[in-house]
Parts: sequence; structure tokens; C-alpha cells
Amino acid sequence: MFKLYGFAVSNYFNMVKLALLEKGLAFEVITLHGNQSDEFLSISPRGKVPVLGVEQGFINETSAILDYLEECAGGTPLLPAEPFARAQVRALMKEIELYIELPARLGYPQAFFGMEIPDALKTRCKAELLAGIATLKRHGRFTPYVAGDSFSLADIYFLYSVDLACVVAKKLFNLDLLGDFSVARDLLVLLNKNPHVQQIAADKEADMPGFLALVQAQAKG
Ligand SMILES: N[C@@H](CCC(=O)N[C@@H](CS)C(=O)NCC(=O)O)C(=O)O
Repeated sequence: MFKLYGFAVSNYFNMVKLALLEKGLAFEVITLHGNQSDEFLSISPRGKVPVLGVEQGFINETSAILDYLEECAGGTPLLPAEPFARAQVRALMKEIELYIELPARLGYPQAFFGMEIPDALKTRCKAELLAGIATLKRHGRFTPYVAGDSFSLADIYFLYSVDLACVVAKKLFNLDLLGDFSVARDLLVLLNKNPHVQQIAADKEADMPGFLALVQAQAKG
């Protein structure tokens, strides 16, 4: 059985968890926060979660884990079989991560943990988020899923990156990132009806107080 290391508030952890649930694969969650201990760095060289424990060892980096599950683990496919369509899904995943997820993270300290970030970082965060959403508008198909008519890994990245990016944009810039992107708003509604997505959201809510207490304790040193 797979072992999934991470914690329920982590959006990257939840990407892998949703893939495992959608694929119908058995797994056990081992709750763990990212850290720089020698022990954890030996399985996750940058100290990040998620990590997937498999028969031969450990796999870190969400996209590598998702590729592994797709290639080796069976269950419901989350990538198209045809290479061109597959490449489109992978490009969308990468665009969402590089141009939406990572810029949104610049704003996380202020949006979620009450720590003011410098104006220069805010300016960059806003400009990059807007460019990322424009990228998704150009490339996403939203018929109704990000890459077309089937649920894919691109929807998993979309769900767990765009929702948080929207919170950042609202809190820092009073900006509705999806204000003129109704197909994306519709897709979030559709995805949030999925029972696995609802289960993950409930697990996240339950884990939130403990996670916030941990962040506060770490901030105090
Ligand atoms: N590039 C990594 C990013 C994962 C990541 O940022 N994980 C966060 C939790 S959402 C983490 O472990 N943060 C802990 C830390 O930075 O110490 C991936 O794709 O898996």
C-alpha cells in the first residue's frame, strides 16, 4: 500500500491525495509537516511534502509523484492516452504551477498568516497572478474541464492552486481573479461537488487549527 506523507492543509499534499482517491488506489496517510531534519531531508531533499512511500523507496515532488502513479499504479487514468493531448494536460499543469501557484505563494504570508509583505513583492505578486490567469484563459478549454471533456491532472492543479490564488488576490488587492472568467468559476463549482474533493476539504478544515497554531509557534521561534 502507498504511504502518503504530508498534512491535510497542504495544497500539494491534497493534489496527490485527490489523484489517489480518484484512481481508487489504497494508501495510508502519515501526517508530517515539511521540515529540515536530516531524517526528512533524506527522503525529501528540499524538506517539502508531499512524499510518496512506494515499494522501492520514496518519491518527492508532486508532479513526479503524479507521473509515477499514472505510469505504474493503474486505476482510473488522469492523463489522456494520446501523446499530443497528454502534452497539453502537462503544459496546463506546469502553467498553473509556475504562473499561478508560485506567484500566489508570494502573498501567502499576508493573506493567511497576517504578516505584511513588502510593496515590491505585492506588485510582483499581482502582476504575475494576472499574467497567470491570462495564460490559463488562452490555453484552458473549460469544456467543462481545464483540458477538455475529461477530468485530468490539470483539474487537480487548477482546483488546489486557483482557489488559494483567488483568496490572495481578494485579500491583498481586493481583486476578483475570476471576475471575468465564468467558465473557471463554473469549473470550481463542479469540482467542489466531487465527494473526494469534499472529503479532502473536510480533512483540511479539521487540520486547520492545529496547523495555524504550529505556524504561530514557529513565528515566535
Ligand atoms: N515543489 C514541491 C512543493 C511542495 C510544497 O511547497 N510543499 C509545502 C506544503 S504545501 C511544504 O512542504 N512546505 C514546508 C516548508 O517549506 O518547509 C512539490 O511540487 O511537491
